[in-house]
Amino acid sequence: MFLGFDSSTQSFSAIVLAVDQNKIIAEASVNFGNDFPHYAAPSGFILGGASGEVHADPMMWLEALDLVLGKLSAQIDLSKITMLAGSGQQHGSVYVNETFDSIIANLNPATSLKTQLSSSLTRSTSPIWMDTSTGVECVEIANAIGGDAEVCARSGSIAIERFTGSQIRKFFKQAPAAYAATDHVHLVSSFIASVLAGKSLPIDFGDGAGMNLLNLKNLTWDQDLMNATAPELSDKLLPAASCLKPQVTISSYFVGKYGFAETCQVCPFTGDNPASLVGMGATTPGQVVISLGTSDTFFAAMTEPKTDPQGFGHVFGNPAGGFMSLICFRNGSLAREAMRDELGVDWSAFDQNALSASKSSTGKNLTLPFYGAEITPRHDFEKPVTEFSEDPTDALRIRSLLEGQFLNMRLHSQWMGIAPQRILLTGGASKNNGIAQIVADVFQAPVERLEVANSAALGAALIAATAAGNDLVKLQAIFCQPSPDSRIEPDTHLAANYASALDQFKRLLESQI
Ligand code: XUL
Repeated sequence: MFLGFDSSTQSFSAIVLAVDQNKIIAEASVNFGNDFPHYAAPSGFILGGASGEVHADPMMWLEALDLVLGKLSAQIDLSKITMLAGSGQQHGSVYVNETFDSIIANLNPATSLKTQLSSSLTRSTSPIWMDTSTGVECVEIANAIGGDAEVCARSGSIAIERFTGSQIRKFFKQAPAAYAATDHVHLVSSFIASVLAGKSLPIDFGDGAGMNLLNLKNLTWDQDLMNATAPELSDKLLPAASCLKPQVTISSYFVGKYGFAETCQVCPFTGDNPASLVGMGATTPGQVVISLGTSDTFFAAMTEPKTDPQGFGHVFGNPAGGFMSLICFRNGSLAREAMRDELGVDWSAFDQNALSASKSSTGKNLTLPFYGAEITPRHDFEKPVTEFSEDPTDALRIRSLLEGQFLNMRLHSQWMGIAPQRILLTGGASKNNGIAQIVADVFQAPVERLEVANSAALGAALIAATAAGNDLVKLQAIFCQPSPDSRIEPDTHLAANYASALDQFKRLLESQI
């Protein structure tokens, strides 16, 4: 059996595959807002950060790891798991002191991870991908390297606020003593993997590419980028490695507490988007995935690291080899939830409304779908900007918000030069038919959804199974099938409407930024 974890923005989940039975035999998850009210982080992050700061408490992720394993061990015998892997929300960083390695090597199963590890941080909270507070540091890094084009040529992305490099630099500038006391800078992914392994594990190439520190030509940390970021950074980063290379057996804490076998191996964890590429069965070029999560992402496998001339898109590592392109939109579920709450409807009514609004005026009602700062395009919006040609009913407002989200995605993915023949849709909101229909209509391509909604945790479990010697392509043919009734065809009568809507959307956007 193979176990995959996903530590995402709003929840922590796990999937166990029984490969000999071709099925998922256990699943468990924790929703930070609902299950852990004591962190006062209803969406998984700390509210009220100044100047675009968005942080989360790493102890919350460890408490979730304990709780999810408690739930899984009540369902199945965890001693049957031979290999585990995982994924984490990308870019977020965890700063640990010199006690971390000895604490994780000697964890006591009689008490919790959180109790034992809370003293091992040099920075009590972790900046996460939603943070937009490091604009100054991005300029400093780019200037030191010779401009954004050079940063992008080396690392696959221009210097980006949410990427780990600028966050590390800001920490070094604001708290130099705490930075100096930092033994390792981990990503969310490598932090959790290390706790499971009882030893600090490397950062995976796929996730490491989201740091503005990994040189994509040789997949090692780039000395110039490290120098531009913070002093002695090379001492604080473990070497980058592939998530398919198991590192060590699981720590005795998990053997004693949850019944894992001592021989169970741990792979380096990757990022949620690379894991999702695996879980969607999209690791070979030719397919596009849209993931509707806290952030919405648009991604595809690619052979060569092609970069976005406008600087919004990124190149990450593909766990199966090669690369993936990715564009991230910050106003994903958070914007859909904000409108749902504003109108006082539930998800089912939201979806019905999206379907019922008249399509006849498509392109004449526009919404820039941003309830707060956006990263694609980069701008501090405060609320959606609308241009309605008729009375905006609730149904029309919902439809227009969703159209705005996918027009923005279509506009900013043009650089990839992909005309999708099929879109694979995943993430919490993907099961809603109204939303899926609008994706199909805006992109004029059929949409399919897989049986398993949590593609990142599934992808992680598939990575574990592959690392143990199974064939990924064969596994994907079994576990990554579209669910039979999930295909939604585009309404081809709307092709011209959406082509002109795209121009109108671009005009409205340019008038605002
Ligand atoms: C990708 C990104 C987000 C996070 C959280 O660049 O910032 O998708 O990985 O899901």
